[in-house]
Amino acid sequence: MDAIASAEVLVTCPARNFVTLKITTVDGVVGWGDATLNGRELAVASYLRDHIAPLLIGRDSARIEDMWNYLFRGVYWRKGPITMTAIAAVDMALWDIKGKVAGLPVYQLLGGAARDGVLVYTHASGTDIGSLMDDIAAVKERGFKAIRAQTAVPGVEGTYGVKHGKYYEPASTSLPEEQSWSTEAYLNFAPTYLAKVREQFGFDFHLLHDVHHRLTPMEAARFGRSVEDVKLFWMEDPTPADNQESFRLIRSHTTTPVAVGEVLSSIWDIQHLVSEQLIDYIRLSVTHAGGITHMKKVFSFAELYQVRSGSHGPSDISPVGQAAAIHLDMAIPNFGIQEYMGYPDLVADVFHGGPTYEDGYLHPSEVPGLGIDYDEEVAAKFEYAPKYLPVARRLDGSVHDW
Ligand code: GCO
Ligand code: MG
Repeated sequence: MDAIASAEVLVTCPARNFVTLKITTVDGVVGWGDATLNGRELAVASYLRDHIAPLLIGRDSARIEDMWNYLFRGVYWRKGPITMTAIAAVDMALWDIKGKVAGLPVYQLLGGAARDGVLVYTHASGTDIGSLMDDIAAVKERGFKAIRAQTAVPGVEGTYGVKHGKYYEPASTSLPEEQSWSTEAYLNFAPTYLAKVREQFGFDFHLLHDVHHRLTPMEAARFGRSVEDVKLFWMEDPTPADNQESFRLIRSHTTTPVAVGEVLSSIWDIQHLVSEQLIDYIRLSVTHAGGITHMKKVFSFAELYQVRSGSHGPSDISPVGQAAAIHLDMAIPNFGIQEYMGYPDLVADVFHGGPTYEDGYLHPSEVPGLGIDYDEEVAAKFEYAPKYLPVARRLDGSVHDW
């Protein structure tokens, strides 16, 4: 057996924070895992460093399923994003090690390629309709076959999803920025700009939109109905999914496909959404939902109900987590689409390798393991900086879901 010799937690901030777990075996094999939870990074770092790392030493690095159960069932306190992100990091690092030992990229260990490439969507946004159109044209130019469109709502400063510069980065201030929100203004405006996108660019690409948990179930039903002619690939997170049952109401009023899951972290969080076919795409991420081992089960469960994958892949999941997602996307039968935002330039100085983009698709690295190398020396130059996600308030000053 090749036992785990050390487990180190590394925090770096090349323009944004990333938490990475490095597991080294007695034989000297190194595995990397992503443990980045935007705005709560140090909570996961501490969970790993203080509570998990001491348990790993001496355990067999090859026993991935056993390790998952040991960390999930063996702590008594289960689930939740902090725990599931920490478990995910260990899980990814062990798959990385297994791939390196086997001399195979991880997707080969998961059953091999079920497709030739991973269809991705990227983001286009604008501070107004004109700049959204320019951005969509630029994104199409880069070959993307699927585009998420978001535009600032007039009178709603800080609308979710609007880039300032090359990338959208909502966690940018050292204390949470407070942004205003008006559901009425959004519901009046969003369907009109989505219709204009179709008028200008036609229907030969997938158009997506992220509602970002902002509506009640009935408002979401109304929104879904009002964009039916636009033929969205999906409306994402139309309402918070804490009450899974509430999606039945949305479902009964609209044929616009629904995607949910980026803030959820376990198979139990999506059990009814999936088994009652209340959604079409499941968006948990490998990084926040227990790693490859757990996500493989989530997708197999979803397959029974014709629910497809649409994994969360923003720039606040590190390239290690993204690589893990792409390996899984390659191997599952019910793949739908993968989010791919890209990263600020500095990130490539720390994380080397990974999937390659070509003409609307990502292709996993063929290097054994996950295919990412972490440059510890460069990473150490970028110190952790507190960065919080914003908080939304309605026009009357009350807090709204961001
Ligand atoms: C998405 C997401 C992100 C989140 C971010 C929070 O669909 O990509 O909604 O943009 O807001 O991951 O940390
Ligand atoms: Mg989203």
